[in-house]
Amino acid sequence: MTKIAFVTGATSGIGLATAVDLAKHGFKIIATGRRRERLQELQQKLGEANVYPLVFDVRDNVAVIEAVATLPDAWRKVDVLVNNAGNAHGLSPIQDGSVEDWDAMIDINVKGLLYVTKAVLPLLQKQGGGHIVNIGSIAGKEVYPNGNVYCASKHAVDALSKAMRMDLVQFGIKVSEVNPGAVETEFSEVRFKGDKERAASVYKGFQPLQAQDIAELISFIVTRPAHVNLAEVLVLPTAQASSTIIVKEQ
Ligand code: NDP
Ligand code: 8X3
Repeated sequence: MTKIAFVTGATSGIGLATAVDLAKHGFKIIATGRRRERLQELQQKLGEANVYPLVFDVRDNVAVIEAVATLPDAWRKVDVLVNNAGNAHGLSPIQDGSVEDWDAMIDINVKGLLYVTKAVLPLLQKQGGGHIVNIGSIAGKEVYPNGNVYCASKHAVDALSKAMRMDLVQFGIKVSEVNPGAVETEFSEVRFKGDKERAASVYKGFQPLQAQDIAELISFIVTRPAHVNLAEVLVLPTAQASSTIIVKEQ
């Protein structure tokens, strides 16, 4: 039977590539994000019958609950939840940090992930199993200068992934965490508030990961046999050894 994957942040980067790659593996996709046009483009690309677009902001718990409640019966048998929506806002030392940026990162990366999980979990439980894949980060494993609140939000994702695995094992629900290093997406453009030049400089002088690299990993994780849970993966560009050590050509 066709499986259904609920992918947050499917309008760009890792989430978009994951939606496309999972569709290649035969999944139908509930694709979510705030940018409706991009979800519609994805639906056109993969076929109307294969994509169900859901537009909501993960920061708004009521909107999350209402969006999930609108899913028609045929789309309620969710097998996989990819908690991918997230971003960084700013890169400043703690003394200069903006409270708005801190709120955004905590509200999106931590509370948003919790809201979506709480709304979708009953659908997985009804199926008698399922798989949650949380997108953490190398920033959830170590901190780096000026990364403060983004790193804290991803450390929270790391803690929540471990905690969810413990709480949900009794329901036969797998919980996996994928922790990428530098991936070339819209991530840095968002972090630097639309400064494309500064964003591009993050990925200059080495070969960063591409969204497709992470998408293929997620597809691999969710297509393992029922008794196998690939619980945690740290995936880095070859040129990267840690958050602060990236070998770049001059
Ligand atoms: P992108 O900026 O390309 O994608 C972010 C996605 O998240 C978009 O689809 C965006 O959709 C969605 N999103 C952001 N805010 C909200 C919101 N408030 N409500 C709903 N959806 C939202 O970045 P990436 O693909 O790189 O990021 C995906 C995940 O990967 C994030 O969790 C990020 O922290 C993580 N990550 C990224 C790394 C990298 O180097 N790029 C490395 C490690 C982890 P929309 O704007 O349409 O709402
Ligand atoms: C994104 C990777 O190193 O910019 O999570 O924090 S990093």
